[in-house]
Amino acid sequence: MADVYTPKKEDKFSFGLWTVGNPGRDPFGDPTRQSLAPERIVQRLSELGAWGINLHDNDLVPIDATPQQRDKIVRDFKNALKNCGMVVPMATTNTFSHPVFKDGGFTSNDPKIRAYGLQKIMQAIDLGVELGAKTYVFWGGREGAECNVAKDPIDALKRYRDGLNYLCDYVRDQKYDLNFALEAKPNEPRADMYFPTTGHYLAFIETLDYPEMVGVNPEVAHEHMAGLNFHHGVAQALEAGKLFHIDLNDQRFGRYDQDFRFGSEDYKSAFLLVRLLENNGYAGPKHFDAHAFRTEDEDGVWDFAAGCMRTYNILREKAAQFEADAEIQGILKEIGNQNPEYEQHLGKYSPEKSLALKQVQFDIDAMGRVGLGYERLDQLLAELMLGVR
Ligand code: DIG
Ligand code: MN
Ligand code: MN
Repeated sequence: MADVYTPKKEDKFSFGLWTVGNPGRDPFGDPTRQSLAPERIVQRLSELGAWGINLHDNDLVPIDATPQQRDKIVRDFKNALKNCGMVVPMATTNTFSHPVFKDGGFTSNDPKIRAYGLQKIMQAIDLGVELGAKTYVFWGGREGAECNVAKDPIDALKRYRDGLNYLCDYVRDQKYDLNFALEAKPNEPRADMYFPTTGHYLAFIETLDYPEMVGVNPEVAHEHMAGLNFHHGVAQALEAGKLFHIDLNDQRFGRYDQDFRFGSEDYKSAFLLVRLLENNGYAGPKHFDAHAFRTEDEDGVWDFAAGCMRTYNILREKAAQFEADAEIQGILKEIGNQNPEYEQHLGKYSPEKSLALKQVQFDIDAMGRVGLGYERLDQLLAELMLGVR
């Protein structure tokens, strides 16, 4: 039954083929579900209100497909997309499943493997562009270490930079309309992964040949695995103009990568993220890089997908309610209007300002005694989230 939370194409919700196609395998158990054909995934997600489908190259085209097989698979997939009104906003490469990448692609000690990795990524970029992707994600699933003396971390990041610079030049040479989004994760499957957080990537991007082509794809679960406040990291990426894509899901702190349904674990963090994205006009894809519990059958998979989108839309309405709540906004106005006469001492430095500021007398004990009223504000947020405001 449709209501105000029912997802629409203009919400720009997307899923990877590998998310709703996850067969329920885990390190300790076999698949609990049949594999789903890409065409079925496209059709069911479209029926649920999703807008886009993302993919790794081998989610669609088997790594050993012949060129003829590849072309037929792509042709059939394009027809399904067209018939269901779905787009491919993002593509990426699987450089983590095949054993050849067991010690990484970009950062492998073996130049032969690094060369194969570049070849595979160029072919996958060609596929993504052919399907209409505008963003290309790099998740370095195997770029890390267990034996930390086997690879110099400085060599590793230089190889990563060389690989990205090479591929930026490839995209420019091909005149593709494509940008890159780097996705961080602190560990798993490697004991430690290079570039463990979004912050590491934001610093790294500035060292590339074409930093303007490269942004980040933060994932909730991955920053939570690192014990970080996700919406703070997203805020820094937004402020830097580098939030090119986002992977939405949920995750308990201090756990393996759970990739739970969006908003299923930590409503408050999910609310803070949705409020940040909506208040800052984020217009990119909202990608759910998550999967259903292993306990689920195919019906449960579609419950999972519908839940991701519905929860986002419910939280978007909660955020609008927060902005419209007179008591809450009154408190925020007071917080933002403290001692306005001191603003003159802040902002851009000048010799005159510094001389004047050095003369100001501060009663820091009186200043330290001021109560800030955040308990009341946080309780109002809790009551709004709990549905009693
Ligand atoms: C896992 O979080 C990673 C891979 O699934 C993929 O490369 C990327 C795309 O969102 N997320
Ligand atoms: Mn994940
Ligand atoms: Mn992801």
